[in-house]
Amino acid sequence: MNAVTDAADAVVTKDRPTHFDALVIGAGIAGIYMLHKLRDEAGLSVRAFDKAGGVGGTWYWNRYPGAAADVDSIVYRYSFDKEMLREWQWKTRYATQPEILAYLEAVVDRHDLRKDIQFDTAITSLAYDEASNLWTARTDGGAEFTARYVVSALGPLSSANLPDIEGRDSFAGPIVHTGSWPADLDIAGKRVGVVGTGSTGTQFICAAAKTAGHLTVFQRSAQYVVPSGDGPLSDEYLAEVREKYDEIWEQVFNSRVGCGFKESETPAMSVSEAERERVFEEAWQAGNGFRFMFGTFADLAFDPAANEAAASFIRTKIAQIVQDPETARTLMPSDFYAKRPICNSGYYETYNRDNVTLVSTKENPIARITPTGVVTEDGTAHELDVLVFATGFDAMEGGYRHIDIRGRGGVELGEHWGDAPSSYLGMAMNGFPNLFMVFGPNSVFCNLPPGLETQVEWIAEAVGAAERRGIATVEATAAAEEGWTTLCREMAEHSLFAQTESWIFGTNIPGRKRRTLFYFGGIGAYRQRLREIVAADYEGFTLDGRPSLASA
Ligand code: NA7
Repeated sequence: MNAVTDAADAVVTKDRPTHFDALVIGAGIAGIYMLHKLRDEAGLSVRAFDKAGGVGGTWYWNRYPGAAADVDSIVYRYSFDKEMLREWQWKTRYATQPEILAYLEAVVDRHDLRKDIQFDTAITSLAYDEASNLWTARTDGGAEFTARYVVSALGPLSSANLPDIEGRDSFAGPIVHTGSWPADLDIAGKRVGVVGTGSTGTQFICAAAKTAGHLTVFQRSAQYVVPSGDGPLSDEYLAEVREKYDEIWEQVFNSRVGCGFKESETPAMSVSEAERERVFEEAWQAGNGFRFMFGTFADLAFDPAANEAAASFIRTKIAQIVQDPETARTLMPSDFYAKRPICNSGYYETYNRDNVTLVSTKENPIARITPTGVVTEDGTAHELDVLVFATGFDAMEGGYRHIDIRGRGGVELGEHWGDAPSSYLGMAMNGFPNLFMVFGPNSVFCNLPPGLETQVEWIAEAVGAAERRGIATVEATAAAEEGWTTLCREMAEHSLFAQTESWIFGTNIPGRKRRTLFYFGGIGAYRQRLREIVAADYEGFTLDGRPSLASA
C-alpha cells in the first residue's frame, strides 16, 4: 500500500483517470526537487511516481559494497535549501550510498514530500491528446492519470546493461547487476567474480576485496584511476564551508564540471616537463578524478599530447604500485585518458592482495557462464559463489526507450529519435508539448546535483510562466531541437572523449552507433544559455503553438 494522499484539487472519479496538474516520474535527486518546486512554489497539484519502494533513485538502487559519490560531498547535494546546508553535514570527503540516501530522505521529510509520491509504481506509457492538451500516464498496475504537464526525471543511469553471455542464466549462485544490488546479499568469505571496471566496478573491487574470500576481476578495458584522497572532514573545515556556501555555489554554477575546484586554464604543453610532473603529482596527492582531469591542465580532454602526458604519469604510478609485472601490464591502459574520470582509495594496490585475481577479457575472453562460475577461452574454469555485473547502463536514453511515449499525432519517441536521441537543452522535444525531461539526452556534462538543480529550476520557471500567462502548451521547435543536437555533436567532436569508447557516446551498448549524449560546454555556459532563452521569451519554443517573440 502506498500512503498517498490526493492533492486537494486532484479530480478523482470512479471511471475516469485521476487528474493532476503535473506528474513527475522518478523520485531521485531530480524528481524530489521537481515535486517540491511544482507543488510548493508553483502551487500545482502534483503526483510523483517511482518504481522503487522508496526515494533516492540511483542511491536507492545502487547498494553494492563501496557505493559512494566520487565528487566532494560538500557539493554533492542540493544548494537550494539554505537551512539544510547549515544543518546537514557530511562526515567524510565523499558521501557513501547509505549517507546520501539518508540525506535525500531527510530532504523529503523536511519538505513533507512523501505523501505525494507513489512508490512501487512504474509508468509504462505516456500519451498526449491534442484535443484536450492532456497527457495520460498508465502505470504497471493499470491505473491511469492525466495531467497538463509531465516531467520525467528517470535518471541518466537507470537502465541496466547486462551482457548477453552464453549460459548466463545457468549460474547457480546469486547473479547481480550493481544497479539492483539485493539488500540481503552478503559476499563475506565468498568467491566473487566481477565483470566491469568502470566507476562502479572499481569502487566495488576496492570494497569487495576486503571481505570476499576471493575476488576475480574480469577486465575488458584497463582504466585510468587516480586516488580519491578520501578521509574525514574536520569540524573547522566544515564550519568554514558553512560560512562560504554562497561563494562555493557561485563558483560551482559558473564553472565547467561543477565539482567545486578551480579548473585549470593552462595548456599542459605550455609548461616544462618538470612543472607538468609537479602539477600531476600534486593532484595525485590531493585526490579526485575530475580534479586530476580538469584541475591540472585545461586541455587534457582535447590535446593528444597533453592527454598522453597525464596518461603516461598514471601508467608510471601503476608500474610503481603493482608488484606483479604481468598484473601491472594488464592494468595499464593504452587508449586516451578520456572516459568519465575515476578515482578510488587504493585501486591499484588492491591487485597486490593474495585474494584478488585479474583476468583480461580482451586477451582471454569469457567463453561462457556455467552453474559454477565463468569459463574463459583458455579453458580455465573460474569457480564462483557470486557473479557481479558492474557493466554499466544504457545511459541517458535507455530509460526513455523502455516507456511507450507518444506525442502529437501518436508519434512514438523511439520513432522521433530514430537511432540517435535528440532534444532541445536536454529537456524538451518537438512534438511532445509540456513534456519536460530532467537530464534527458544532451544535457550538460557536469556534477549531477547542480546540473539537475539547474534544469529543475528552469522547468519550474517555464511552467510557472505558462501558468501565469494562461499558456496551454510549451513546445520546442523542430529547428531548436535540431540546432541544439548539432551544437552538442560539434562540441563533442573536438574532444578526445569522442575518440574513446564509453557510455558517454552510447558505444557501451552492443549494436549502437556512436552518438552524442552530452552538451560539453560546461555548466556555467549552459546556465547562461538558459537565461538568454528566458530573456528572449523562450526562444526556440512555441507557446500555444505560436513562436515565442524571439523566434517569431
Ligand atoms: P561504465 O562506466 O559503463 O563501466 C562498465 C564496465 O563494464 C566497463 O569496464 C566496461 O568495459 C565493462 N563492460 C561492459 N560490457 C561488458 C561486456 N559485455 N563484457 C565485459 N565487460 C563489459 O559503468 P559504471 O556503472 O561503472 O559507471 C557508469 C556511471 O555511473 C559512471 O560514469 C558514474 O557517472 C556513475 P569497457 O570499458 O566498455 O571495455
